[in-house]
Amino acid sequence: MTADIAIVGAGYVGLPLAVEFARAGRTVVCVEADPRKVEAIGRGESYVEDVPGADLASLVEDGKLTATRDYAAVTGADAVLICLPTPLSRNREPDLSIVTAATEEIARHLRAGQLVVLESTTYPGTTRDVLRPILESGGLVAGEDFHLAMSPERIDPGRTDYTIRTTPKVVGGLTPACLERALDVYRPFVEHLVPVSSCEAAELTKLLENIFRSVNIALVNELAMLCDRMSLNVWEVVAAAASKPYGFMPFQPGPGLGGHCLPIDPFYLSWKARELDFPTEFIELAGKVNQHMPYYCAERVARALNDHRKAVAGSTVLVLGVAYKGDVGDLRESPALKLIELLRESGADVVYHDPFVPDLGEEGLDLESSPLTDELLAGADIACVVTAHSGIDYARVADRAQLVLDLRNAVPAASERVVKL
Ligand code: SAJ
Repeated sequence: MTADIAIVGAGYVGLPLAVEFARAGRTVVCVEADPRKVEAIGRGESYVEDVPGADLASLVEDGKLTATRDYAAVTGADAVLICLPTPLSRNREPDLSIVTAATEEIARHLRAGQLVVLESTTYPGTTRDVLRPILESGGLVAGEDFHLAMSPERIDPGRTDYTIRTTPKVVGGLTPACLERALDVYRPFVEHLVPVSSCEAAELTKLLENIFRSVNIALVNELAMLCDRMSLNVWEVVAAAASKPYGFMPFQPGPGLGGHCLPIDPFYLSWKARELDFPTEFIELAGKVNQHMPYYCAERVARALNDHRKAVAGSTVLVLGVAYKGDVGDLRESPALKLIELLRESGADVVYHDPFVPDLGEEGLDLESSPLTDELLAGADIACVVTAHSGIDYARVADRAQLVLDLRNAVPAASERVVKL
């Protein structure tokens, strides 16, 4: 079957995008490396929270959406969209290997007249200097024989107030004709398109969005450590500053920066800037502050226990919430994992409760989520709110626990038994 849209990578970005294209009346094929995902889509079973199974099933039944591991499926597509991970390597440098491998496969089947769009987050210059040469290796010329564009994904898993349809979408093209072609592809289901002058502008826009967050989170994390030294309540100060109706945007301190975006994206830009002998000091400083937070929070656990004449060694520490942010089950780069490691190194007996994370086996930790019983709360020498999930009654936690260290300002009020970051 030749589909007119090919989505390469059917993950938390690609699958929702495929569904939107299919809903807009295009026939879509997902080219996906994981056979389990290919089979699940074939059965109309969704494995992405934001894609309701019923919606996927009906599109699959109607023949609007299929999946395959075979890149030959891109041959007949009007547009090929790349929605693949761009992680960091072990020495924290951009790792484009997944994207370049896919692009090489696409190049083998590329036809004149097609459009290729990169949606993955990456440094400025990737689309032009990395993808274009690979796609041109068969003799076709980008901007003439085929179109090439970049439109960074803005999927925020679990978010309901903004959807793919209502989130403005930035688009940059290798040439004006490439830009127009890409805008036409998204127009049927994106309400607000934001054309920019180049692929590089689109690539840098996405990085700015996430660097803005990581720098501002680092700012309030540094302020939290200073407020501790000044015996001031950082939560009160941030909340008071947020009363300013203009010129301020509140961020909350916490145990560090987790997730698949913020701890990674900024280092794509700092790596590229270093090539130009340009030190991106804000990014490096923010990274240092945010990476320090789990260590600082381990010190705060030790101090809180010490204030009750207890040592970390031999104490039972109950970690409440291990996912990287509230109301998700994603553990990627979660600061809770580093905090647990540090506490265990200090001899603590760590137990945890997280309704979204049944166990930490994938992280190599022999820990399972304990039911949040009164006994568990009372039995721990300290309960530490690391990630705040909305379904947990933190007033009950404060009432039943011997001692609470609240790193997320989730407990309604501080007391001698409830200490806040
Ligand atoms: N965090 C804080 N304090 C804050 C906000 C976040 O410590 O004030 C921590 C979180 O606990 C988490 C990490 O930072 O560990 C990242 O949180 P996030 O709210 O930025 O959530 P992410 O990582 O899912 O970021 C995504 C991004 N979306 C895309 O890249 C498409 C980001 O651009 C969004 O702005 C963000 O979701 C969002 O707004 O939820």
